Amino acid sequence: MKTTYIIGHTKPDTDAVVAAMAFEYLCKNWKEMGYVTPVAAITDPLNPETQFLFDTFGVSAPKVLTAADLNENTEVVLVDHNEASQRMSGLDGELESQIVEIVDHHKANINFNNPVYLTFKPWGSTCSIVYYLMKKFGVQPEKTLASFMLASILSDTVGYKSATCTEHDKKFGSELAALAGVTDVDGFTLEIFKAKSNISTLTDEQIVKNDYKVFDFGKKTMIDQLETVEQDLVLTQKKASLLQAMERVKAELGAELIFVAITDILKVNTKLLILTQAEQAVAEKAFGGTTVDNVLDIGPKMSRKKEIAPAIEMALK
Ligand SMILES: [Mn+2]
Repeated sequence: MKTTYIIGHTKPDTDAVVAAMAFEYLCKNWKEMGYVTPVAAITDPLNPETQFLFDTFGVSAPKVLTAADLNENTEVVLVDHNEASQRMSGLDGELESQIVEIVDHHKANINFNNPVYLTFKPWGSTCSIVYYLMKKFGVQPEKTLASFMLASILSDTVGYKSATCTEHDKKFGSELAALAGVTDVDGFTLEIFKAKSNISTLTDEQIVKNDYKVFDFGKKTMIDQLETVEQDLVLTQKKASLLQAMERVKAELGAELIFVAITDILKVNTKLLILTQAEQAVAEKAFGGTTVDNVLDIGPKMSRKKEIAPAIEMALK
C-alpha cells in the first residue's frame, strides 16, 4: 500500500500549497482516483502570504517533505509545476519514476520513461484545475478548503487582473466564494494583497528570493517577483541594498542573469531591477524602453509565466 505524496514546487506560493491539499481532498472523496493514502506535502516552509491564510483559518501547514522521505513504498503527484528545475531537490534521476501524475498550468517540459496521468490546462491557477476535477467527479470542497482555493485563484490571477486569468478562473472563483461564504470578494482580495505586500518584515535577500524561479534559457536565468502595493518604497529606499543582495544571490545560485520584478498589484505595473549591462541588454531587447538608474519600467506586465519569462527567453534566442 503506497503513500502518495502530493507536492507543489519549491518555494511554494499559495497555489502550490493549496492545490496539493485540494487534490488530497479529491482523492479522499473520490476513491476511483486510485490513491489509497494521499498526503499533501510542501517542499519549503510557507511564505508570508500563505502563512497569513493558514493563520487566519487556524489550519496547520502540510508536512515538509524531502527526497529522503521517498522509498519503494511511496509515489508522487506533482501539482502547480512539472519541470525538473522547479521540483523538490532530489526528485530527478532514478527518483523521477516516483512521479505518477501531474496537474499543472505551466508550460510542460518533461520527458519521462514511464507513462503518467497528466492534466494540464492553460488557466490562471492550479486550484481552478483541481476544482474542475472535483466538479467532474461530484466532489464539493468543504468551507475552509473552498476559501483556500478561492484565495489561491485570486492570488495567482492577482484578483482576476493577470493576463493568465481565464473565464474558468472567474466562474470557478465565484462558485468557490459561494461555497466559502465569502460575499466581499474585493475585500478578501485586498487582505491577501496586503499579506503578500508586507515587505517591512522582509530582508533584502528575502525580497530577492521572494518568489523566484531559475530557468535554463541557454543562460542560467533567475527571475524573482515581488507583488506589492509599495513599489515606490521598494524602488527608492531599498534599491541600493537590493542590488547588492542581487549580486550575492546571483553568485550563490551560479546564475548568469538575474532579474527582480517589482510588481504593483494595484497600479498594475512592473518595474525590473537591472543589475549589470548583461541584464540591461537582455531586458531592453525583451521589453523595449530604456533603463534608468538600474530600473526598467515594463508597463502593465504582471505575469512572470505568461509575459515576463517568455519575453526574456525570446530575447536570449
Ligand atoms: Mn500556480
